[in-house]
Amino acid sequence: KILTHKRAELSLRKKRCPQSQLEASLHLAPPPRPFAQALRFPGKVRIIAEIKRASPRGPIRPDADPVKIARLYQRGGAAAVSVLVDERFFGGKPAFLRLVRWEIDLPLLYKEFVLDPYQVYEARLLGADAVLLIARLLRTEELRMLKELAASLGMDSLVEVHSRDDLQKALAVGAEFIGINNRDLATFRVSLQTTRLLRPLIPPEVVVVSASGISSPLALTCLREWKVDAALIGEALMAAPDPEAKLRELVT
Ligand code: IGP
Repeated sequence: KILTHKRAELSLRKKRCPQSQLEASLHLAPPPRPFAQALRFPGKVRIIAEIKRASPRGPIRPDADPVKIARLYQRGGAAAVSVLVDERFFGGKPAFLRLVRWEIDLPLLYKEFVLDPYQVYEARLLGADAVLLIARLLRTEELRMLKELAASLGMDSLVEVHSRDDLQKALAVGAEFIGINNRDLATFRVSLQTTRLLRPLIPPEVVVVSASGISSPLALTCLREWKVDAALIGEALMAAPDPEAKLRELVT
């Protein structure tokens, strides 16, 4: 369902602003900065804080000002920020990323269902330092092509996996930055066990992120034991009355 919608949305947006125009404007984008390497800190689990106003299950903090949230995240000790740009299911907007890029210094992840080179160019133009590529949604060759395009623009690709099959794809394209999604995109169920099971199958030189359903210091203690470099946290921060205070509870 998300894919059908995303393809339709993309073809509309390409008509309004052709890819050639995006490519021609790339020199105006703020320079890309290292993302994955900013998360490497042996013995610590760094936090990628996500700006997420809603999820497919409903609103979380629908009126949140992305710029204000970004400031709270930076003050609270986040190592990087993930900005949801999907509007239909996550209440985001591409413009949020550009606004946040002006406001804070942390590296930024373009969080979107990336299916097409168009979105990779857009991410860079908005000022993203990394893009999300979801292994399940892409064929191996598409994954490789999008990852290479992102790299050619100076961005890291966070390749998201939820199963052994996904992981095989990620490793086949030489992913050096992998996100284990604890949430099953088909059922929305979350379990940290996904990270526990997949982490040992990833080579040590890869920067590893655990994503979804992380909300307690105890969860972060597990992730540290499992040698995960970073935790990507959205809802637990956005739903907290004071996102900065919640983040401080989790930052190590
Ligand atoms: C954040 P949570 O449970 O902390 O809000 O999860 C993040 O992992 C989640 O937003 C996410 C996501 C995605 C969103 C993971 N993969 C792909 C959109 C698309």
